[in-house]
Amino acid sequence: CKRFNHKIGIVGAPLSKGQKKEGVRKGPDAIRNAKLLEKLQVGDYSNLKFVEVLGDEPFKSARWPRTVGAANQKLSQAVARVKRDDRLCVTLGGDHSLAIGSISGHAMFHSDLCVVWVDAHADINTPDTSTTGNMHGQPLSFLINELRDKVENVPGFSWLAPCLSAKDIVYIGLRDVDPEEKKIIKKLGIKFFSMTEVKQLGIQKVMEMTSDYLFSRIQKPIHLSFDIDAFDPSLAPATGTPVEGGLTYEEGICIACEIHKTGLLSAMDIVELNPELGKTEEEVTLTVNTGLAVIKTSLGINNKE
Ligand code: B3U
Ligand code: MN
Ligand code: MN
Repeated sequence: CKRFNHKIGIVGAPLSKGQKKEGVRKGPDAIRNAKLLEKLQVGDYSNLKFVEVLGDEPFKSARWPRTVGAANQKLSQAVARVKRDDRLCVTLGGDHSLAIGSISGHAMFHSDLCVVWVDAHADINTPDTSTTGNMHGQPLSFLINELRDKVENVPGFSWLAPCLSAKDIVYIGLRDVDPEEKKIIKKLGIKFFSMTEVKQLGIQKVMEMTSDYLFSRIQKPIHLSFDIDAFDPSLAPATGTPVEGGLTYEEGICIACEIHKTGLLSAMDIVELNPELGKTEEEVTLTVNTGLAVIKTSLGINNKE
């Protein structure tokens, strides 16, 4: 077994200021309450406490930059600690801006990591290109070396240095990408499998091509950043920006399973679960169970256990 880690560490990151819907901060506890920790050999690093910075004026379009920056600095230290303890790190979100802290913290330990970004959205806007001002639509631009000069002097982020090269990223599940984001992806040549490709090629082939692409020269530790809105809204309705035409349950689980089988998973995020946005209790439970199934499968734990 070429498993990277045997032990697991869980960090709750109740970050919500990367967008405008408060309830996403309750995501970590919703997953915890579904007994994620039972039967698992996990170290619980608890939920981080994030503070709102007062007078946090926007930087260009980016809203709450100091609040989001300080939270991510804390998260990056927590993730680095979990990796130092030789554990596979599972970060429970929270909105997707937390990937800035989670991936940068992971990169402190594994500077050669690669990223599989599963999402309906590309989350690669810069503070200049974003039309919403939501920082959960921008995390990759803060992390990618090639975009360094596009994301300069953002208040709250002086601690951060880009740590990811564009060639070490694969997107899966895209179906709502802004025109400016498309330009960035094209210019940097970032590998992607949108929903169109998933349907055309089949998810098994997509996963084969993903690992051929990422590991063509050398095997690297994987950071799986899984946005629950990659799933079809029929499977994950309790999320802030659902988009029709997403992954089926089997496709999402196949991604997690193939990632597990590489033996290279080193850290993962599960983000954008917002228990306040379910129209009924059933919708919330359904979304939690979908997220839980992704986590368990990625870790190689039988979903029926
Ligand atoms: N691209 C848009 C929409 C969006 C991104 N991520 C989510 N929504 N969840 C933006 O806000 O940058
Ligand atoms: Mn996202
Ligand atoms: Mn998304």
